[in-house]
Amino acid sequence: MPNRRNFLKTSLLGASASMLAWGGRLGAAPARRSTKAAAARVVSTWDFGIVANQAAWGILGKGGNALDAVETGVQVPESDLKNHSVGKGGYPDRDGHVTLDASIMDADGSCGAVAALEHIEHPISVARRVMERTPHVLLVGEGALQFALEQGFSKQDLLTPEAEQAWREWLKTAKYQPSINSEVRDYGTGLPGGAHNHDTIGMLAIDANGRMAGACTTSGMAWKLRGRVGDSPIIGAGLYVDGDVGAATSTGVGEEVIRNAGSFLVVELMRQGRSPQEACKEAVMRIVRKRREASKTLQVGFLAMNRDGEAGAYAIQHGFAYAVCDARKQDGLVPAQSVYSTSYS
Ligand code: SD4
Repeated sequence: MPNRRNFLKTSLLGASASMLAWGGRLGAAPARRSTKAAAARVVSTWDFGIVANQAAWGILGKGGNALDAVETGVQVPESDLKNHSVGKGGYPDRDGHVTLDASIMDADGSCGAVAALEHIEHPISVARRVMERTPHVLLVGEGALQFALEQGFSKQDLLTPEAEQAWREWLKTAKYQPSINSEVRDYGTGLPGGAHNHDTIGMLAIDANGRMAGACTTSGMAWKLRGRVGDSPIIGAGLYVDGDVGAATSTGVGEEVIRNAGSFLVVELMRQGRSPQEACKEAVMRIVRKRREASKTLQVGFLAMNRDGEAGAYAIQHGFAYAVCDARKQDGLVPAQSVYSTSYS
């Protein structure tokens, strides 16, 4: 039986071993940290991130703070009725309910999230209220809605006629079976990651003071089981920010990201000295190595930015891209490298 003394001894040994592994730096600072404050910059997932970044830049470009910028930025796809994977207009679960997941995180580790929230157009703003006005991190379902209404958010129907029609079409042939990755499959309109197959928006920003923040918001997997929650509202899975190191976010099949604590992993790899792209690649490879066969037909993409403003990404499938916006260029779009160079069919 381990006694207290042995336990302490083992823990101390463990602690010194990990200190060695981390170069002896407790609470280690990132290897690539520069002394100069990084210039303001915002990055986000997919090409719909371009307009979202520009909204964020409206704040960052004037010297505003990163937290306000990411909240404002991701509100753009949340309100875009043509976007069927984020916010209002998102595809519903298999029972026809639009349920939204979102999280927000500040440089100092403050964070808030909502999961399976219905009837509220901007789940990201409810997540921010959870962070700022409650002692909690995550509110779900009816409780999240109750809180949102108490906070003055208005209740509305998020299921657009177009999304409802798509759901009814799906019902005809789907046998009510939830599909693991339908939003990155071809709806008859494109390849995974193509114009009609995007999902979550994850946004990471660094402001002129060098302060970082991140936000992530989605309507989740189309036709999901009622009550299914993905990675996006799970801190450490769909989003993670450590102001001393960097930030990461993810898109794609949330179950795979949750299983690997994906965004936390990316940030920790950056802390150990990897570049954002190297860190994203290793996080993707953890998924692929564990699930070699399954990985051929699912998509996960990670996007990261370190506190020097260097960004990088990596995905399982070809087609992932991230949008970049800074003082130099406000409509940058960078294709991400991927494990597989062709899309599955
Ligand atoms: C999720 N990553 O809920 C999000 C978005 C998505 O397939 O639907 N991906 O898993």
